[in-house]
Amino acid sequence: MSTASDLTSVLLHHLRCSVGVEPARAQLLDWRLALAHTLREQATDSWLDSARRTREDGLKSVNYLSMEFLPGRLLEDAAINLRLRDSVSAAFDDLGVSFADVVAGEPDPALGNGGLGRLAACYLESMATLACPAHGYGLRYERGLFRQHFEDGRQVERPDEWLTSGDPFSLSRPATAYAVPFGGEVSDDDGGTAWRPETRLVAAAHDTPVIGYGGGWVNTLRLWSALPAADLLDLDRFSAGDFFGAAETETWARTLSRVLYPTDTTDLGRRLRLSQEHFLTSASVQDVLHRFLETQQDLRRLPEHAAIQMNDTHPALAGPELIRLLVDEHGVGFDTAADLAVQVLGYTNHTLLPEALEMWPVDLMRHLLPRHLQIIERLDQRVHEVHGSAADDVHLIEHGHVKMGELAVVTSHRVNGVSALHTDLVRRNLFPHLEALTPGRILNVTNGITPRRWLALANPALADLVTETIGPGWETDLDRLRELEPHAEDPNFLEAFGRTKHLAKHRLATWLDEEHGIELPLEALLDVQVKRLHEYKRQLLNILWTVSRWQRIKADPGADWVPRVKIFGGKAAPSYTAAKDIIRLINDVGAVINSDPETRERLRIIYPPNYNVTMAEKLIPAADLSEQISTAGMEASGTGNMKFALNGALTIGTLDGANVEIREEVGAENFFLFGLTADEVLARREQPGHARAAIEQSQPLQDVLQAIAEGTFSPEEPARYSGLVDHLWNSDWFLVASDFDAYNSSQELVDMSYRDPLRWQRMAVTNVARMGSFSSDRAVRHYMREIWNVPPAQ
Ligand code: NBG
Repeated sequence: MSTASDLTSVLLHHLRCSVGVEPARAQLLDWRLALAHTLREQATDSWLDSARRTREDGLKSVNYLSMEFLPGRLLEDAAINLRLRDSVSAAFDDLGVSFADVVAGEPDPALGNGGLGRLAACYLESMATLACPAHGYGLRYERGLFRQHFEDGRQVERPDEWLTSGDPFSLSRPATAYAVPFGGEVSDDDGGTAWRPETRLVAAAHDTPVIGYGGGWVNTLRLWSALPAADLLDLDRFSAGDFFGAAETETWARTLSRVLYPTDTTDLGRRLRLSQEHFLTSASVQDVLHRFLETQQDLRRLPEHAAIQMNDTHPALAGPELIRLLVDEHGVGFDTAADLAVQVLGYTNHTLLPEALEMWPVDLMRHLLPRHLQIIERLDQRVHEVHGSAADDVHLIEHGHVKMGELAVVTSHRVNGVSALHTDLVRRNLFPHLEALTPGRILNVTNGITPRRWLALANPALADLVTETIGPGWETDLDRLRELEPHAEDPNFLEAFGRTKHLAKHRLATWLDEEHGIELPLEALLDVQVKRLHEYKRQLLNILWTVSRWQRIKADPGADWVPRVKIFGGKAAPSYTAAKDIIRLINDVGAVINSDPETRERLRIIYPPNYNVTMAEKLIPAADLSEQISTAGMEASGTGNMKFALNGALTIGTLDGANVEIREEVGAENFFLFGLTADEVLARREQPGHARAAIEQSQPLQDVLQAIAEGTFSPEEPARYSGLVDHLWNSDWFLVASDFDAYNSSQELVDMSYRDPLRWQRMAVTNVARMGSFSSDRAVRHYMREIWNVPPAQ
């Protein structure tokens, strides 16, 4: 292992030779580039060895296809996993440079929208840690998710330029490129089916090392960028002076990996999106076959060597694409190819929201991917041939649309949901007919999070206390946190635990001040809701309650109110107006409440813009209370809920997603539960006038809605929120009104518990101690055993 002085010389070497700068003139950016080269170099032997062992020993490997990855900043994480953080930091001390400042400038690649992309990153890290041979496959969007700003409280979106200083930790691989065909026509003749595509784009690989904890195994995240094939510039048009027209196709090609779709569990029906999905899938599946054929000949043995996991339906063309390549390019018979696809593929469902279940118009599919459409029609036929009348209700194509969920299920040997409740709903409500055809195909793998990033990196003070108390090793065996439990009775330990929370709050306060000029009161209860803005996640319930608390403090200023800071964070899809209204309301309410001298010391609202992984790493360790308050039955799992509990925040939440299992683990007495259950939600929606009835029964809620409707928070435009308020009275699909009083009672219980600091800390420690099973290592082991059939390599 490298020592600090070795690292000092490696850093200096890379500063000169890879960055081309002398130490005396080096800026922080130069040092960061040198650090990236240094860390990648430290990982190189393992990276090459892991690939060689996989190849030479014929190990089965996992190919994780995902349109989104949210890895967070890479360098500190790499240093931690190489077990070099302290040495690197000492090396920088020697050089008179601050390691913290160097890594603080690193961009946070926003190549995803939310939980789905972050989960993919946690899983890749766990696969490497468990020495599970794997490739992550995604797109290298030039612009990630937009940067969020607020103007007059409104969200405005600006482009995210994460590549301006390069991508120094990754390697471009010009030798690894595939042609991806689009459009054109298919014809059937005696020799089989021929697809004559209209155009081909080139997918070029960029590889980022994914370093397992300890550095012994390193996998690859391979991101594709789209390049035009060489003949795409129309030289005739160019010579005729039509410079822009000549470059049309070329521009289209580049657009393909230019931007990430900024919607998260919302509807989209765009040609570009389908092209992106095909581009990712085709390049990745071609690469999987290419790697297989480097060492093997018999394609019937593909399932012994490769598993392909589809992260949601976005890569659901993997089945048809694999079949196409096997049949059209390798001469395999259709039925054999289809059987092979099923053995290789697995599909994870991440949402039940109908608007997020992808369906592509048949006409669009025929236009872009005529051969795939043909294969899908054939697969549909095959289901009916095999299952006869039992499959009467199964349709891959219906009402002129290809249903990607159904397609993903019939081309997979395993389909999984992401929490126990969610999986149950997938079986019962989403794919009941398919479950009946092949019972047992659908299974549950509850999500997990990596303790390396979400404890070791994000919360060094707590991580140190854990190590001091139970010794090292929890990083790769999170169940060991159970050993903390006896210490929950020890006042000295509780005090030390309280100090770690305080330190995290301090760190957050400094960051909020420096980055956003926001003051954080350190003694208040820190109550945090950070996630995408969506009506089902009910940030609205949270802000309405906050208004109610404000009104009650004003009505009874002498009472003993527990001071609270309400932190919000999250972006709304640019086209999602209802969510954007909620953002504006939170900011408007914040402006009024934060400047009210009567309540300022007891209630504050903070909404820093541009929530991302980096901000999560600051906020989560500092939180006392974690808001997980979605309408029951709507949040597939949640993973923020796990990160908060692991960092000693208590949860206020509904029986939704993984909340259910978190509560079972930490104990009902250590969790603030409220609200309707998933079944009750369905029943309540059937009651006409349920919203009106709920509001009429709740004086506090009426007071809140009245204040908003009167323009208390938008005096310059009193009617700004009249639509929002009307909607609550008359429709309220997400049952904000129905759950308001229960939420309020639960919040009062929160205050009561917080008034007794020892009690609170005992509850918090118990939460930490019982979070072992939410490690992504547990989840990935489960996938390896039950879905991928891959034993660990070490
Ligand atoms: C999201 C769910 C979350 C879940 C993550 C990861 C999509 C489509 N789904 O509840 O909303 O935690 O996936 O599984 O982004």
